[in-house]
Amino acid sequence: MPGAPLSLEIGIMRIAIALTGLVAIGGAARALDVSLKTPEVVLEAPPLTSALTDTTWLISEDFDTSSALPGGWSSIDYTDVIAPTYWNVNDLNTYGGTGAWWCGTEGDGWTGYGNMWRQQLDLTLDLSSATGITGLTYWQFFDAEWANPEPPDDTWDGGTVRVSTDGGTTWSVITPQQTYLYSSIYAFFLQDGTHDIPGWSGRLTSPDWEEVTFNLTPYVGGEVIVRFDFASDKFASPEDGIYDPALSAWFIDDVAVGNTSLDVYFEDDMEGALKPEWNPHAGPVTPSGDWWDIVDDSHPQPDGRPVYVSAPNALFIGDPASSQGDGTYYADDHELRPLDNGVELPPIDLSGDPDMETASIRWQERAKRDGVGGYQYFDVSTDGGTSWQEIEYRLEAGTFDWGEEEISYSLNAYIGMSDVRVRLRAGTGTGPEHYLYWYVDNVEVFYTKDATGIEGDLPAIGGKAALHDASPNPFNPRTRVSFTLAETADVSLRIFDVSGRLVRTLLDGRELAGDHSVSFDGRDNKGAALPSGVYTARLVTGETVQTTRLLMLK
Ligand SMILES: [Ca+2]
Ligand SMILES: [Ca+2]
Ligand SMILES: [Ca+2]
Repeated sequence: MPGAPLSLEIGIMRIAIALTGLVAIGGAARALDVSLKTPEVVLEAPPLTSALTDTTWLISEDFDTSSALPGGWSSIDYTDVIAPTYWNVNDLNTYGGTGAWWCGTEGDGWTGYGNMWRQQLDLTLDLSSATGITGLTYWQFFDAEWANPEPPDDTWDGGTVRVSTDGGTTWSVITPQQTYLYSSIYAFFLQDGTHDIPGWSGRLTSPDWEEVTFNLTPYVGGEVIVRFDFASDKFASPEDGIYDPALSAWFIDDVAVGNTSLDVYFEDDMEGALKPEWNPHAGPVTPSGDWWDIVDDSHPQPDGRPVYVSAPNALFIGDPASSQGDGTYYADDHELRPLDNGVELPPIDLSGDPDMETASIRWQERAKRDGVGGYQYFDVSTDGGTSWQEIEYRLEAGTFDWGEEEISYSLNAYIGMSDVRVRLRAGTGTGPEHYLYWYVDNVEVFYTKDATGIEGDLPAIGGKAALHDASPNPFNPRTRVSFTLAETADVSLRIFDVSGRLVRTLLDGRELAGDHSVSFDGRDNKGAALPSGVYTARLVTGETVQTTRLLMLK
């Protein structure tokens, strides 16, 4: 979809140049953006158009035609929704004899529970033949992070007991005769969005084990499921070592159900085979949701800078409702879960052209990362999205404006494959205050055909532009490539190695009439130093192609 230059806005571009005094000199001044919000802001992103005659675009997306994700694009939540089950019968800590239910595990150097746990132990009780005043009694040991979060919550991690009389469809918290120690557990609010779930937290000390009794008389005559429901938040558990590394969560032993006439309906000390009435399982994990979105400049704008390269839209992931007010996604925001969310591009067919020489993806972005837990990933799948290879993740802290980072990746390894999937993925981990935001615009997937022998194949030098010899030449590792334009033109200036492979794009966009000089630092598009050897600088303006040889000697 290259073409359609945005000619209507060229006048604005010229105003920008006049106000800043910026002339297109050097690599930094390429491709002035035409979607300026204020004249003095000059962006450096190349437009979608290119004059490179042997380049074919497979995807060229500026997100500007709709406020929804384009067709074939999808925002997908990769949050691990199938969590392990940790409730288990263990001899680690029992009320008597051997065996007790334990909501915990022995991890790498720690024993207890982890962050963002939701562990549920269900006990199905058939009370259809029960009579009279009926109760559940058991012994428990409890040890979980407690402190004072913001009201109405009064502890962080903890456990509560619920019942269901409709087979598990709906649940109600029931209160023991001994009453709960806390009135609102933050972890349940974090996971379910519900305050005022009471329960146990902290550590029982005197004695370590306590007896708990629930009145089940209201459920006599039917079936009831009793659920021991444990939840932890994102932070401070034995898993991350910030809390007691032996914080052991919840132990349950010597469970009995009976009535005041000493009829017994259920009994288990967990010393024999597991009774079928028990059902330990992980609770449902609430997905973080599909966070990638299309935004325009009504979106909160970090630092007041434009939210797109091409107007009016760009792709974005972040939380505009963040308390920071800059659109940053804060993983520690009390209403939000750790983020693991990707946008997948439409499938890419790299098998359709036998002359395909190089294949690439590039995009423009504006991003902010905390350098600790806010990650940007670029992944590729060659099995239809079943498994993904992490090509790169970027972690270093900073705020990166449009054009500050060269975002392009070679897809050469996938040439010949008919279904190549790529995704941009954002993650924030489980610790506190991890954050990022990420704007993406002008995503292009393209390939070039055989570029060897280019000098003989393409039209002779035209009159509109002149490419000059590089200086110095030979060079180590930096040189300058100069050219003169007779009129404003769409220009690309690229470096190819001796085998004809594209190694570096120096310019790709609209340049003004006059003399231009572009620095080449001997590095490829990913910033890696190139080896000594012969390179070709290739200037394309309109339909003319000119080349000049470069020799790097180290
Ligand atoms: Ca026992
Ligand atoms: Ca915690
Ligand atoms: Ca756009």
